[in-house]
Amino acid sequence: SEQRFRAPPGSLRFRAGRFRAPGRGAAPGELAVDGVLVFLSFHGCRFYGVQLAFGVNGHGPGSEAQDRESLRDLQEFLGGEAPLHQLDDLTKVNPVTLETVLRCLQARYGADIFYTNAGCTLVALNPFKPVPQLYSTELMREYHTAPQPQKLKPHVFTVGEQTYRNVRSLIEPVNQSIVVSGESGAGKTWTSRCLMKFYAIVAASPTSWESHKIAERIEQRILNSNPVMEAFGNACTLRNNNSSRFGKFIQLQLNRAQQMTGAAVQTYLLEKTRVACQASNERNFHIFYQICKGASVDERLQWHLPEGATFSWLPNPEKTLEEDCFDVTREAMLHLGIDTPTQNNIFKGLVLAQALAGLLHLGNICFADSEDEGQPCQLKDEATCSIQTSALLLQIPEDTLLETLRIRTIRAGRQQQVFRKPCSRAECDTRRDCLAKLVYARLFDWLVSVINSSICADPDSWTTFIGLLDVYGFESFPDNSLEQLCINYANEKLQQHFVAHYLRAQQEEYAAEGLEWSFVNYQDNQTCLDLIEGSPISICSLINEECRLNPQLQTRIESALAGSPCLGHNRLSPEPSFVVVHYAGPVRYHTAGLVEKNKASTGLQPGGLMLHTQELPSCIRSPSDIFPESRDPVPPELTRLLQQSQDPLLMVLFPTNPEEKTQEEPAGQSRAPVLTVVSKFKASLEQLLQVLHSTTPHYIRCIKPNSQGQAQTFLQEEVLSQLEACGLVETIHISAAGFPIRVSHQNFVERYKLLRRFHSRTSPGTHDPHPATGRSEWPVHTKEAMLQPLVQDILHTLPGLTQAAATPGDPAGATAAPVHCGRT
Ligand code: AOV
Ligand code: MG
Repeated sequence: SEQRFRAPPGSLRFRAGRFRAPGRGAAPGELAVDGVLVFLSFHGCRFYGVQLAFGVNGHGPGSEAQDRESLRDLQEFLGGEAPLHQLDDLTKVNPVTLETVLRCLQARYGADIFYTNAGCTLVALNPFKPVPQLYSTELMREYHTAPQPQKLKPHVFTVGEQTYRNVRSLIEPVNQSIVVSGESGAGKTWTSRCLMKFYAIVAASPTSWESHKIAERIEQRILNSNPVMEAFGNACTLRNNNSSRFGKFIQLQLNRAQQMTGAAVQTYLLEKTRVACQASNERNFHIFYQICKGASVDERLQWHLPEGATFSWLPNPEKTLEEDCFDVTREAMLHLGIDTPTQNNIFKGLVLAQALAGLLHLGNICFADSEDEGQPCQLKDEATCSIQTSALLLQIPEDTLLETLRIRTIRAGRQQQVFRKPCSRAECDTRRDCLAKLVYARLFDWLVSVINSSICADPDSWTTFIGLLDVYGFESFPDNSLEQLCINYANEKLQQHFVAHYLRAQQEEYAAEGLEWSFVNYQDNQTCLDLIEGSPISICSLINEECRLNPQLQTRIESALAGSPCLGHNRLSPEPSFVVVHYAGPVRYHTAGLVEKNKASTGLQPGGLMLHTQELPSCIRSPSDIFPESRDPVPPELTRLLQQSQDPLLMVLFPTNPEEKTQEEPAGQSRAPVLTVVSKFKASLEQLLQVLHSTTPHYIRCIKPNSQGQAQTFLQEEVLSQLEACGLVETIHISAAGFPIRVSHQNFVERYKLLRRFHSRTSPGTHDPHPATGRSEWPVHTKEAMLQPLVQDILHTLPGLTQAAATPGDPAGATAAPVHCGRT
């Protein structure tokens, strides 16, 4: 009968007579409620609620007029049409189209409702204004203590609580993960911070709310890692004043008593180029502004940061952001509980700020073209002071700094003779930038490792974890390069994980259970992933190859990968480029600079290495683990220069390593293959996906209602493109048509056996044979599991049923006939 009641959009195949409340009995031709079945099949998102399946007391359905009348009764009975903004779940709009989904989200946004379910995912709209009541501790408590949190308003706390309960399951504890996605500025970092605060409260004291202060130290440390990492890894961009320039996976570790004992952070792809190069109207990492704005008079003197000083690597300092507060970072660093005196000293902020000020002065060093060929470039007049200050602050010899920036050392020939070659002005600039990036990237990795050592629990002290992933969203600019390729590649991988997990698995399961089901066509992005990372030939492999050979990348990609449907055509572009048709849309990547950036020394780099499977030690401290890039083709003179520093921080970041000392840059093409950015990134993504695959994933899709960051502004077109990009509508289609609630047979019987009592009153006796099968077992289809959130409503609205269910001594309920409901 399920099939008969599922009406196609636009029609109302609802054949029924007059509706009567149950328990009162029904005359021939009238309806009595006989069992309960739920379906939503009305046209236009007008109707919302429960429909009841009818047995017509032995008679066929009534006339059309009767049908209409009964429908009116039913609607009235159920409270009529629900306003659009009251639809908590996008699977309830009908028909499910981009347009209806959009209208529903807009109505909710207008009513200040920012969270909406979309079947198995949660959609979070960015309010772009403070909504303190939405994140209060009281509300966290409400979601945590609710018998059924999913019945409360959709919220990120529902997801938090659900994962927390799943992990608690005593029968089979399963690690959980929450993947937060969305475009830049959509609210991913906010959402993951909010979840961390939630766990810091609920996971600290599963039994008593009063006791959560006891465990404050570890939770506080974990929360303190946020402002520190954001100070060093976030920056103001065109899209977001507090844009994360790295990806982050944080693993919150729980013991058997469900208390958080620690955490581990893995970072991905810090955009270190930003230290030395900022797009117009963007800024450097927050920390630089913090030290310039937050220094005391004494500190200013010490760090050579006089009031009003200008730095070329510090654009737009006049822009005031709340993220500019150095005290917050300093406070958080101190509370991270660093143990060694060196770390402590560094974390007081003084040593750290001094090195960062040294980098700012380094950025002011400018070279002029050399007058004599073969001679090193000259320093521009005003740069003499900068090089002095920079060397002083970084505590390296000034003349060595100058020489390293201007002269390249090459080892060649059989005897490995050392040659010294003056660099061109452009090369000098590149070396200066490279030096800054090298320092900053190591500093960031070191910070992550120190944070990890501060928050990481003893591997024996935890049994399960909840992972939070806050990555970059899909990006497409007029000019895209390796950064975007990596970011979009990561998004393709995550989308595939999502598709595999929810869409494919769900549909395959229906097929396996023999449910009648028409497959929803979802976009499988395997073809696109093959193009990017497949073997033997893919964009990644070609870029890697180009690192060693050097012909035209574009031509090679076009000829070697011509067969891929995801490689777009690109005749009009004046510059060498190629187009990849991503699941979220086509993106044109410029090939200029791409191969260079891939050589790790100049481009981006994956962040610090922390391992996240339980078999592996969760805290690793040796420098080679912390600095996995130490074999990168950074000009070795730069590393050697920094190894000479007397600065306590740089001494930690660049420990003297006898192996590195003997390395010289080899001449010609004889350079050994190195691990490129792309290969490293690919490996770290694979590791991440392995972790995700080992967990039960949950998805939160953040949506940005407008790109200006304004409150109360919902721009349909902008939201639409985001809905399309994350395949939300397909997700909703499948969830709407499918069976979103799954209950095990055992639990189902336990929970609903009371319906058998009711059933026995208005239908054939419990042990009567089923009319279709002739057997005494009555099938309970999976779909009926959807009842769970509705039964309470029914009991509440139908006094007759409540009475029937509550009748004591009814043997039918206790001896419910065995029911069959498949695997789920
Ligand atoms: P993102 O992480 O998704 O961008 P953020 O989490 O940094 O975006 O959010 C951007 C800004 O939106 C925040 O700084 C807040 O001002 C505001 N915001 C987001 N969510 C909320 C909320 N629930 N309530 C109030 N304000 C909010 V990026 O890291 O750029 O991809 O790379
Ligand atoms: Mg972010």
